[in-house]
Amino acid sequence: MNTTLFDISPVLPPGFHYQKDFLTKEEESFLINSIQQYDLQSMKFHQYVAKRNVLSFGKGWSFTEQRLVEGKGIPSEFHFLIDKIAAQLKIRKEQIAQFLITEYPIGAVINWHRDAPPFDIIIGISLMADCNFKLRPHEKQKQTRSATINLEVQRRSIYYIKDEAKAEWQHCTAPTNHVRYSLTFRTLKNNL
Ligand SMILES: O=C(O)CCC(=O)C(=O)O
Repeated sequence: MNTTLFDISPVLPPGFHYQKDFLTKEEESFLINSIQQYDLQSMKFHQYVAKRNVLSFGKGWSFTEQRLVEGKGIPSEFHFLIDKIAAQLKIRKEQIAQFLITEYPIGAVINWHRDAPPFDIIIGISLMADCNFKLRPHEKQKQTRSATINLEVQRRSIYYIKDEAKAEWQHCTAPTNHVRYSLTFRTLKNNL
C-alpha cells in the first residue's frame, strides 16, 4: 500500500485546532466572488516585496512601526463568516479585530514566523486550493528535522492557533501548486 505524507494525521501542538469542511461549497464560491471585487496589493515587508497579494481590514500590524494601526471596517459581505467563526470558537464576534485576505499565486509561500505580539487567536480559512502547512518549534535547539509537522490544510477548512501553538511554535506554508486565498482573522490579547 502506498502511503503519502498526509495519510497519517499528525500530532498537532497544544493550542492548534484544525477542522475540514468548515465552509460549504456555496459559501466558498460566494467568498471567492466577493474577494474578486477587491484590488489586492503586493505584500511589502520592510524593503522586501513578497510574491503574495493582500488586503487588510480592521486593526493591522505595521512591521515598520512595530505597532497596531487602524484600518478600514470589515465589509458587510464577510459578516456572515465572522458570525460563523465566533460561533465555532465560542467567542464574541466583536473580538475579531483583524481580517486579512491573502492571495497566493502559484509558487508563493509565507515563510517561517510567529504572529505579531498583540494578537491572541489566529484563525485561518482556505479557499480554492489545499495547502501544505508546516509547524516547527520556535526555539532554535528544538528545530530538528523530525520536529517539523506537516499538515494538509484543505480548501474550505478552518484552523486556529492559540496558547502554546501561538507562543512556542512557528508556522509557514510550502509553495502552492494552485492559486489559493487564505482568510486570516485575529483577536487581540486582553480583548483590547
Ligand atoms: O496561508 C496561511 O494559511 C498562513 C497565513 C499566515 O500565517 C499569516 O497570515 O500570518
